[in-house]
Amino acid sequence: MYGNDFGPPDEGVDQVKDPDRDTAHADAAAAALGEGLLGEVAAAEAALAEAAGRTVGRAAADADEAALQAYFDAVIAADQKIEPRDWMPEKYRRTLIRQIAQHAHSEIIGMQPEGNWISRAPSLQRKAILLAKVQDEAGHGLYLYAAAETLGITREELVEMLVSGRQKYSSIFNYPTLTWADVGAVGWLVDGAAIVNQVPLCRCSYGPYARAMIRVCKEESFHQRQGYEVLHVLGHGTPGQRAMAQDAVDRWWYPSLAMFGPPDADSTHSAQSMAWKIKRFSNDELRQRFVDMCVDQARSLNLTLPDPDLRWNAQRRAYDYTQPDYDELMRVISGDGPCNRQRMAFRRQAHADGAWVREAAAAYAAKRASDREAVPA
Ligand code: FAQ
Repeated sequence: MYGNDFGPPDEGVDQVKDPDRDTAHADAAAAALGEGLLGEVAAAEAALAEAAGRTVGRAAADADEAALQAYFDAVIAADQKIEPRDWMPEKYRRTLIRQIAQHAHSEIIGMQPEGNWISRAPSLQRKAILLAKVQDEAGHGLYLYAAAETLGITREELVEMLVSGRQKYSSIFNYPTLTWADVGAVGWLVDGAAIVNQVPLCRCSYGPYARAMIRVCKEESFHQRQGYEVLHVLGHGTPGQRAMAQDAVDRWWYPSLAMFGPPDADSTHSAQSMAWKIKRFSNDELRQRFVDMCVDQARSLNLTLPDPDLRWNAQRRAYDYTQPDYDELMRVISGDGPCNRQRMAFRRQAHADGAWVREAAAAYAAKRASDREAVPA
């Protein structure tokens, strides 16, 4: 049984009133893996391949802006993909750069909280798994920077916007990882929230972002499972281990809920991003989906979610839950979280320390190019 194998909860289930739901439900849900989040990624991948074989015609090379806009609108309406060569409204391009860059920066800064535990993992096997996971995050950053570059911005500009503080990264990475159990909580909750947010992005209207997301989600699913497994061992371990796991979940639950962004009423970009099919669901819809997914999983982990008001709402067929502190989210986003300064200082230092590697790589690439030119035809 794995961390993201659960279907929607049964009606009438209540975290507080029905703590003894047996594991049969979880096992049955595990069998339905293909219909879960990974199933959605596979379906999005198939839809991408299928969409590549269809076209809605092409705008003439000398088309005026109105005709280009009409073509763009038709591509979006037909669920086709906008590709880098296509005309696109400037605001669409800028919105994508903002979101993809913020996402890429999050993957890179997101290496720090868990990287902190690589040297202190409790066994060689745990160390190897965590190392691979943190390396994957670097890879995700690279896919995403490459996707952003297709929009006409350079990697250097993107990195400069991160280190100068002009672009954001996810609020969640400004919280500290205090114990080994935090590695489990980050994997289960942070990667879990990331997948719930990113699976719909596999159907984003911009082709390079959608394709990057398919690969990222498959890997993110492994990340969530490793976190779930770390917590499962601790949650069923000694009383001290269980307490450590519970403490980690208590600290990471609300910041994970805040990852989905401000409530819909305060979300500045959602309406336009959904009209452009960049976002497919609102912040609150995805947050709800995440809560519903976690309740059963917490029970299987032998842990509780730190929300006394978590209740199954039979009418809505979803859990009622306590919202995260959005004032805290805004404070963290604006630079005043527990670790913002430390994360940025570390990234700037790593960037400065890596200058010689970038120079050497550029010199090597230039030499290879001039060697190729020197070869007689
Ligand atoms: N943190 O109008 P909205 C990961 C900003 S990857 C910081 O609702 P939007 C993998 C937002 O930018 C995690 N800022 O914005 C991993 C906007 O500011 P602006 C990252 C936030 O874009 C795991 C303003 O608030 N994932 O975890 C946050 O429509 C473990 C108004 O908000 C992505 O980036 C926040 N939480 O919706 C790695 C996914 N929320 O630019 C390592 C892609 C909002 O106007 C270890 N991004 N803001 O100044 C998205 O899906 C969207 O951008 C949202 C925000 C949903 C995050």
